[in-house]
Amino acid sequence: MPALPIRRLAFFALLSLALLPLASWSQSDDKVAGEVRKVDRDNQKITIKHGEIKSFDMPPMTMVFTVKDPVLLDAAKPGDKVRFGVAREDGKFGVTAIELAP
Ligand SMILES: [Cu+2]
Repeated sequence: MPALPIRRLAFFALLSLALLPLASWSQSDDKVAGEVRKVDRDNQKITIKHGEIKSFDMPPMTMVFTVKDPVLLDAAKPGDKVRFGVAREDGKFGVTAIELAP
């Protein structure tokens, strides 16, 4: 099945490209634990009930994050426990990476 590795390569290539513009963002050092509440593909947003984000002095809460690359929305669905990276730009918070919690 040669199609799978190629698709994976394409995925990571897209991911890398998507993260390039985020280099200028203020990035949280730690991966944040959370649970996905809602995935809004049309608006490239994801609602996550998250734990404390120490880097941004943010207590646990449920909030909406912008997602720079919609491919990140394929990594999780409502109800999934996840760990994710957060960046801040102009007071808005964006998800830079997301993975299912082990
Ligand atoms: Cu929050």
